[in-house]
Amino acid sequence: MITVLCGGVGAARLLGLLQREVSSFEYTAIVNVADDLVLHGVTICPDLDTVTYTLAGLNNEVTGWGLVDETWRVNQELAKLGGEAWFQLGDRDMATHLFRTQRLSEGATKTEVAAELAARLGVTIPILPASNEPVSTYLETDIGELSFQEYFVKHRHAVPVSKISFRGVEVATATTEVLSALKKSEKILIAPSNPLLSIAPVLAIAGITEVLEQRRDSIAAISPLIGGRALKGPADHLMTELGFESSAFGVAAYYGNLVGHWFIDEVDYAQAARIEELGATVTVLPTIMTEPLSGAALAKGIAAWLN
Ligand code: FO1
Repeated sequence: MITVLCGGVGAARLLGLLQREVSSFEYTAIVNVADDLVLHGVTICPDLDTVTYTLAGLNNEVTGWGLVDETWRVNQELAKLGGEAWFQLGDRDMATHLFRTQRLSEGATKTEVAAELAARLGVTIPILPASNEPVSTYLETDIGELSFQEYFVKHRHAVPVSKISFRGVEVATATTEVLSALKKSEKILIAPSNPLLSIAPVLAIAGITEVLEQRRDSIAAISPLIGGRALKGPADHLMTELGFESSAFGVAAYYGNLVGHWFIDEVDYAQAARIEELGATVTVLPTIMTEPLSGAALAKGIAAWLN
C-alpha cells in the first residue's frame, strides 16, 4: 500500500495518474482539511472534494474545482440578495456540502462522511481527512489577517503574506485511519501540492510528522515548482514572501530531512546536485501531468521508485 499526502488539484491529478498507470499498488490519500470552511451554515471541504471528484471523473476542468456540468442558480440568487457570493458554490456541488453538513450534524465524523461520499461517487481509493478536528489556515497579510479562502479566493492570493498559522492544530490529532495508513504503507508520496498551504497543515497535525520522521528512505515528493514557478496557485511567491527560495531546491530544503527521494522537473536538472547535498536522491523527469506524455514519464519514474 502507498499513501499519498494531498492538497487539492495537483494531488488529485497525481492520484488519478497513479491509479491509471501504476495500478499494481493500492493507494490511500491523506488530505488537507485546513482549507475547509463553514459558509451559509454548510461545511465545505475543498481539497477532500477536489480529490474525490477527480477520482470519480467528475471534476470541473474549467474552474479546477467543483463538479462538471455545473450550474450556478443558487449562487446567482445569493448575489442578488447581497449574500456571500464571492465563494462560488455550484448547484450540483451544493448537494455535497448539504449532505456533509447533515451527516456531521447527526454525529458522523469527517472521515465517515468522506468515505460515504467517495463510495457513492464510485471512488475506491480511501480518502482520509488528515484530522476529524477543525484546523484552519490563517494568513497575516499586508491588509490584515485573512482566513484561507478570503486570501485565496476573495483576494485571489495577490496580497503579500508575512505569516501562516493553522488554528486548532495544537489540539487536533491525526485519525486512527491516518496513522494506521502511514504505518502500514510500504512507501509514502508527498504530492506536488503547495508545501506551505496544503502539506504543512497536514504535517503539523500531532502524530503525522512523528511517523514520517522514522522512515525518510520510504518517502518521496514531487516538486510543485517547475523552473521556480507553480503551475497553479501562489506557492512560488509565497515561498519568496516567507523567506524560502522559490525553486525545487527551495522546496526540498523546506521539507529537509523528511523526504528521501525527489522527483524534479527536467527544466530543473541543474538543481539535482544541490538537492542531493541535502541527503536525498533525485530523479529528473518531465513532471507536468496535464500533458499525456509527461504524465506517462512521471508515472514510469514513480513506478520505478515504488518497485
Ligand atoms: N476557488 C476559487 O478560486 N473561487 C471559488 O469561488 C471557489 C469556490 C469553491 C467552492 C467549493 C470548493 O470545493 C472549492 C472552491 N474553490 C474556489 C477552490 C478552493 O478555493 C480551493 O481550496 C483552492 O483552490 C485551494 O485548493
